[in-house]
Amino acid sequence: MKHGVSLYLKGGNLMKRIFYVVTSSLVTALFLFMPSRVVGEDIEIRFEADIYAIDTQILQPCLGKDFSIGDILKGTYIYGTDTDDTNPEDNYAHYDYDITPYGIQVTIGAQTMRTDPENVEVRLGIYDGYTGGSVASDTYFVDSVHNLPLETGGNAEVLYIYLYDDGGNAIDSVELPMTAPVLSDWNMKIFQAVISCYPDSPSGQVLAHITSMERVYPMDDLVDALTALLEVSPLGNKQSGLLGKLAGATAKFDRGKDLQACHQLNAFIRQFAGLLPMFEEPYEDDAEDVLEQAENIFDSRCADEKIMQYPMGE
Ligand SMILES: [Ca+2]
Ligand SMILES: [Ca+2]
Repeated sequence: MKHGVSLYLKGGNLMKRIFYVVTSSLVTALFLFMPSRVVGEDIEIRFEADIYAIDTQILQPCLGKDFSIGDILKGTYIYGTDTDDTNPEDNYAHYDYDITPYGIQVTIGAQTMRTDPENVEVRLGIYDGYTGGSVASDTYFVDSVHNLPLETGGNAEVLYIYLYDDGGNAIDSVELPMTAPVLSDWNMKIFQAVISCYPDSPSGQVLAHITSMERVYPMDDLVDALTALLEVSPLGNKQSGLLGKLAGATAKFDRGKDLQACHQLNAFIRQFAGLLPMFEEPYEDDAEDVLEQAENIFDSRCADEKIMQYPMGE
């Protein structure tokens, strides 16, 4: 039984994902029905990676001369939690996405590549070892195989994020995580792009070691909106603590302490709702927008927490 690195390999005209997986008959045909989630949430993960290999000759015409080994590439990917596992084995999960905004976006050299919103084929896969075998390795991957054309007319044939832990200690569940993978738990973390610069031209690849992954929260947008509002319409000493509460809630969400984060967000909403009458024209609308953003985040992230909710409007 083998379970090794699985990068995309070039073969003829077809890209094939090669998994060195031999499945034990003991674990086939075992269906596990995951508890369905009541509230779906879109999770955006930001990542950075150090380029360690490039097919330079093939890719310079579209990626430009200004990239080389050691450069950083940056990207994000988005998945939704309201998605069923389509893989019947209980320790493997495939979460498949066919609509926008789900997918991968990454900037490499002169090009930004992204999932084609009209033709989404994105998979997030999570493998938590084997139940019946001797190999306990864990795997987490995200790939996108239909991406928008490059400015040169070529194509990012595959965008692929691949984490692997041969010890099998990185994860102990195939449920969709609410947070970014913890990179130090994985002993292999690779980003791969397979790109052809022109229609029907040969494809080359970019390989990079992923160096950071973190969840991007709508909280960041909320903080930005409040900061902008307070710059133009200051509340004097009444604004003390507003940004602090949001910063505190953001940090707690980042650490997965959702209950504390929700309490803090709730406190912000109460305080800000009380201050709303102080925002006069032309800042009323922006202030109401800040409140609405905060309430939306609360509704989407705190529905399961046992919290006395902020007072709703009339
Ligand atoms: Ca499964
Ligand atoms: Ca495991």
